[in-house]
Amino acid sequence: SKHMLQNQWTFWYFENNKDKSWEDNLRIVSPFSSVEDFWSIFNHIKNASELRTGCSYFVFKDGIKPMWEDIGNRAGGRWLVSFDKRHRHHIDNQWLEVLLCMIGEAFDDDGDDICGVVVDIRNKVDKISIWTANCKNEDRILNIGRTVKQRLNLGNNAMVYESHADTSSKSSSAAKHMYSL
Ligand code: M7G
Repeated sequence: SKHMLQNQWTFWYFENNKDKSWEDNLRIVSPFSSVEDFWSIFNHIKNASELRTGCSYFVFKDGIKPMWEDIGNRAGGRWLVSFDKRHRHHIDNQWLEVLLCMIGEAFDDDGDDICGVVVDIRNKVDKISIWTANCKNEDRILNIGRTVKQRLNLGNNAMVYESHADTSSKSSSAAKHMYSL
């Protein structure tokens, strides 16, 4: 029998096709709810570092669409970890570590606020982010951030938290950092 995860998740893929709207570029790879199904998806698809520039993977809790507008994300925000292109070779390990943290429920009760995780392959700076449900839940956000920081073995000032309201209304570099670790 399979080893069931505590939550059910969906793996999504985003391909940057300029002829389509952002939302239409978002596609479901597969839902999963067991350890075995997670590995069969993960081992079947390309590593994040092999994706073309502009592509992303999203893994979100069942019922939450990986976009700011979803009711589950609207009041929330993200922990953002940036990787300079020179460090692209780190991103596959770090992405897997974040995924295992999340589906393995490393955040305990604070995990109730977890919406999903994202990896973005971009021109200069790749990004891993952890989306949480409510940008005002400071204690939960900080606990989640500390766990991620420790599991990814990040140095000081490595992570910033910004609300989706802010990210979506400003150019990314101008978003206000509500918290940092
Ligand atoms: P990005 O891919 O998150 O980061 O956002 P990047 O700037 O490093 O590429 C790029 C653009 O995609 C945004 O400016 C939006 O136009 C669009 N976009 C990204 N997200 C996460 C959303 C979303 O959740 N909803 C909508 N409507 N557009 C989004």
